[in-house]
Amino acid sequence: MATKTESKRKKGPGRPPKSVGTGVNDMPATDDLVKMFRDMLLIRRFEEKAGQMYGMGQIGGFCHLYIGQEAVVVGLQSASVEGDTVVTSYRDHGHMLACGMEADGVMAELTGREGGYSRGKGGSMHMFSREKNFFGGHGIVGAQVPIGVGLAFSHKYKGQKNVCMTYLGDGAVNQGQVYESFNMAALWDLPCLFIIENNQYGMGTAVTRAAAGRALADRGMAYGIPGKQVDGMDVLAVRAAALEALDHCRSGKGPYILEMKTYRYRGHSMSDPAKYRTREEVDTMRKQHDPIDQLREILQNQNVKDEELKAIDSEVKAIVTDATEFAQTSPEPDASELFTDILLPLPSETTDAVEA
Ligand SMILES: Cc1ncc(C[n+]2csc(CCOP(=O)(O)OP(=O)(O)O)c2C)c(N)n1
Ligand SMILES: [Mg+2]
Repeated sequence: MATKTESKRKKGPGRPPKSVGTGVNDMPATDDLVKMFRDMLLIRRFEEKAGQMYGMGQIGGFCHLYIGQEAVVVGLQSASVEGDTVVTSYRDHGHMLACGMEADGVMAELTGREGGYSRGKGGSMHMFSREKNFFGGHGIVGAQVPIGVGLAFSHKYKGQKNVCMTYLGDGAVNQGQVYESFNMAALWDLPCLFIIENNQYGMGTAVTRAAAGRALADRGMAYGIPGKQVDGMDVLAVRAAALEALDHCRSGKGPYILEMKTYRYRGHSMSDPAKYRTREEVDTMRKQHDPIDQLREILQNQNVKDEELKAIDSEVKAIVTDATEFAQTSPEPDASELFTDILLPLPSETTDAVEA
């Protein structure tokens, strides 16, 4: 079983583990590196804007930003193939953009407008795209994990060579439904890649205070599920580990667990005073481990010109500006939308009385 464990659980977030699989032979082509840089930057700029819009009262409800964690989903997506599916929690804007969903539709959903992916009725935590194989967006911690196993079952049942990438947080890993899912996925050799985004905190609780035992990557040991801990701030390490894990799942060997050691720079949600960690801790991660800065340096070492990198930033900023304008000008959903996409038929549509 390919397990890499922390010998002793440290207090606080500590340093991410040494990168795996970033040797010269694993270095992707420069074009692929540029794409990963662009994809991470798009998420960063989108989230920065979403934070501003929330502050201005243009976004209501819950809003959980992904800033700092961009390397995880971008590295995973760069290793995926057409038809692979994705399901995650409520910290989901980055996953949607990495799956190829339009910034316009995501931003308009945040502002509750008709042009949003759920026609303004879902908000930040509830967006889906069948076309891009993105299955949400789930507000209940851990609820997406059994859904991911169901998607993996569907891939296997239909004879597709695809994998469901099922994301969960460090705060979700102590739930019973996660282990029921692990058991079923292992029992039936389902192509399910579980990605634990260990950003060190579940709301205001440090993982060291909430999770007993060994590394989270080892949580599938009882079911024979291999696991690996990865520096989730290093997009190349993520990509290398993802290629290996996806290959395992795709070739019929069953599920796999990747624990991504990552960090969120902003609060849990927009209303988090962040009293549970120091400013120095956040600053150290930003200055020494930022995923975008790290890849920028690699690109500069490969002689990609600063002008090209700046042009990418301008391009993604323009996408975000357009998305913001769309999200501000798209109309509010019509009142009739209250009665669409609901499970129960309206009393007028059935002769049977709806019993309470
Ligand atoms: C079943 C359930 N219990 C509690 C909550 C409240 N809650 C929302 S987010 C969260 C923390 C989850 O942390 P983690 O899984 O680490 O994800 P992160 O926010 O760090 O991305 C909790 C307890 C919830 N939404 N659902
Ligand atoms: Mg967490």
